[in-house]
Amino acid sequence: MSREEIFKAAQKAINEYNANEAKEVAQRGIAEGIEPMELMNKGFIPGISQVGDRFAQGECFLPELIQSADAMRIATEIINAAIPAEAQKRKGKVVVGTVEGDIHDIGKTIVVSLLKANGFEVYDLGRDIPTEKFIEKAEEIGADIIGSSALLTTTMEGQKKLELALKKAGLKGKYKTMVGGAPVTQRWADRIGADAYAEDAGEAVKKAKQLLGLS
Ligand code: B12
Repeated sequence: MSREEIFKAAQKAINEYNANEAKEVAQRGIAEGIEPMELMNKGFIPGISQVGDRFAQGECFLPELIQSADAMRIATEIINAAIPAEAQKRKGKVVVGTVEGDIHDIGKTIVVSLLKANGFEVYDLGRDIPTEKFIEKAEEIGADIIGSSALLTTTMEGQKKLELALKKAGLKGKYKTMVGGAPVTQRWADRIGADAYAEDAGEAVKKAKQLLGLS
């Protein structure tokens, strides 16, 4: 199979809600030497985006969405495990979670893995995380950055709530904030006063380094 065929097969597995196939393609892609993030970005992510589009058009429904998310989770686990860790001194501590009311965590988990692979110490809070939890954890571990993910237009408010809560507690500035998730934009980040926005996991690593003056 050529690289292009593997990317196509990854998209197909997610589009057909096929977890076994997704697992096989992920393993095969890695075994054939495709860079893990390239396999993710050119294969699996376009696949789940296509399913999302079909869901939006009413061409598939929640049960299918759940199955393809499961296939995506399995592929993500394999890919994340294959990301080579940079043998370096710890770069900084990052607390990451998906905001309250939002259970989407595939993208957030990819961001966590890539940050870890690039030498950050990451505390993954999980999903559906109330504002206070982000702050509590950041205080507890002495974080440098708080990253929040939101996939629903309605839950993006959680990112704004976090900024307001930090300000209110006099902690804005103590922690840098970074926001992401499909509906999130630089404009939104500017509007709520977040310190950085990143479109994908690779960009998240770059921005995290910039926030800490490491690049
Ligand atoms: C998979 C999925 C699900 C799965 C989630 C499983 C899981 N464990 O995550 C399930 C089936 C559970 C689900 C449920 C729902 N979903 Co849904 N879902 C999706 C789908 C198809 C893909 C999301 C995804 O994983 N993308 C792949 C990842 C890799 O991309 P990503 O998340 O954007 O992450 C990247 C970047 O954004 C960035 N990033 C992400 N997080 C962070 C954080 C930081 C700090 C940084 C810097 C960067 C960053 O880096 C990531 C890697 O590149 C999207 C469609 C879409 N196009 O987004 C709909 C979508 C988000 N869902 C949608 C909806 C409506 C729902 C439901 C309300 C459906 C329902 N009727 O119940 C529920 C909501 C439940 C809830 N309360 O959260 C809508 C949202 C519409 C809107 N405008 O708000 C979408 C857009 C589908 C659509 N087109 O209608 N969903």
